[in-house]
Amino acid sequence: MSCLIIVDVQNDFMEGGSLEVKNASEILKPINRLRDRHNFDMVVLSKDFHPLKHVSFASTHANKKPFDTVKTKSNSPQLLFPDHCVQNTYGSEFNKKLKVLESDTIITKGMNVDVDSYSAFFDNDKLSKTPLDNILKKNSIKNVYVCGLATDFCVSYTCLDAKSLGFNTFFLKDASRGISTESVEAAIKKMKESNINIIETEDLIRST
Ligand code: VGL
Ligand code: ZN
Repeated sequence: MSCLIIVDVQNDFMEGGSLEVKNASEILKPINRLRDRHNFDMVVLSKDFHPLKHVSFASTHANKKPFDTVKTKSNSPQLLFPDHCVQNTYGSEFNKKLKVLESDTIITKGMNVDVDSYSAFFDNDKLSKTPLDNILKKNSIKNVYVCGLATDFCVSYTCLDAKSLGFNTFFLKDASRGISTESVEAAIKKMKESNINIIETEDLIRST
């Protein structure tokens, strides 16, 4: 059984959004085409969904700007971002050009004001778990295909956790974009070292 995980394709990460990812909209066509051309047993969409004053917002901390770091309450380093994906704002909504079906499973994350959550499986301190692992295991999912935004944060963290939880994990490179070139390269290196398969949507469509 296979699952497509579409990570954080939300307005704030699209061009013009508060935490925009360069060329983010280029992933919409390959993702929608993949959904049309390949039959996944399940499709999951993750949603970054922060309360106001979230620990990852530079605006929450005095004299800090985006991409500075702070220490969280649990003493872990936290990279800061512009306010983004605030619950129930336009920026938190899925981009309207993304194909979303009634049958898709939506996983929200980042709701704890004190802890960030890049991965769709765990928060960054690995203290709390989303329902995703249980849902996938209950559905006998063995292969997970991960795409979306941003490669250097939520996409690669989701891939690494999927692999460590025992799933056969594939990163869909052409259906993902990242925030910075250097950290995208580092994330891809780490995924390769962790035996995550790096593929293109076309590889999957061709094999169907
Ligand atoms: C993300 C930074 C902060 C992401 C979310 O979706 O990759 N990155 N929050
Ligand atoms: Zn976030």
